[in-house]
Amino acid sequence: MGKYLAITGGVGGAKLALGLAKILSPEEVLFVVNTGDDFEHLGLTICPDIDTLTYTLADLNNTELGWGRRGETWSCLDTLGELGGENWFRLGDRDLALHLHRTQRLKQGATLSDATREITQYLGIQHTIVPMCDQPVRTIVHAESGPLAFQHYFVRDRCAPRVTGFHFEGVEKATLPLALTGWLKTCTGVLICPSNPFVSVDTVLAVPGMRQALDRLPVVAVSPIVGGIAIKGPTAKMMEELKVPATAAQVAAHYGDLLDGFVLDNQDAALHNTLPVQTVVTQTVMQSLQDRIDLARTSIHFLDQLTAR
Ligand code: FO1
Repeated sequence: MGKYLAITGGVGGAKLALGLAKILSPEEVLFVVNTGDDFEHLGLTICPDIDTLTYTLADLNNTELGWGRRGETWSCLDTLGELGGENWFRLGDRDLALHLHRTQRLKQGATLSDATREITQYLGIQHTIVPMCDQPVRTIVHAESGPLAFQHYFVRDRCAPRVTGFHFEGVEKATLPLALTGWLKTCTGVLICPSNPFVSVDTVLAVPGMRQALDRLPVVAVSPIVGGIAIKGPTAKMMEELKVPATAAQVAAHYGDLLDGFVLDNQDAALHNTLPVQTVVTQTVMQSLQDRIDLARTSIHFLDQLTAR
């Protein structure tokens, strides 16, 4: 039996994570999630990527918005707006309950790993979701107009500012959670989900000890860029602003030595056998549940082949 680590960020990553959870047992896959998008808002600790994955695996996710809960109501946010409060970050009534509960558990001394484990178990999720660390790490987006906290860049300013770079505030003091270091001891392969390389995956890789742990394991990444377009979010726009080509090949180059294999979409089939790592070509655009399962199967099969080498 293989034992895999899946590295994931928000919406795009959670789609593949769902496919992985459908074909692998909780003993076979562990999900480590970016927490650089987390922030303190209205006195609450918000962890968007952990919550996107949690709602997805619990089958509670809002597929129209891509984030938050299905069947959401917005009474609290609307009332907040009427009072002149901050309502640019849309927190639904049901979602708010999760943030209230997590914030209280953190104030009581629980770690983010503890709070995540408790919440996922209450929601009936069998698989383990681990934050990349228990210490606060906050992604700062450097824009031509100046530095911006990640959610200010992403949600408030709708990714409009032109980016020049990124900084993960607090990451030097972060440590890998025990559940993750324990898993890494017997892990046989790593899958990087099709998340943003700069602000979802690099954040996880920046936690001290992570890169070294991955260096001795086969690592496969699924391209988040298909035919020069980001399937979800601002990845392609960021690449253009950083003055690198918005191509799948450039994403593979960005991960560099870390990668042993790269999963390309059919639309990028021309890149097959042109990259410095082994590639497999398949459909990576996930619309249906079956698409998620098929991509999970192909990626894990590819990883197993590399492991056997
Ligand atoms: N994304 C938005 O574009 N607008 C929102 O108002 C918004 C609210 C929100 C609330 C809770 C949550 O868990 C996620 C939320 N997101 C929202 C998504 C999130 O900010 C981003 O998708 C991720 O940070 C990027 O991975």
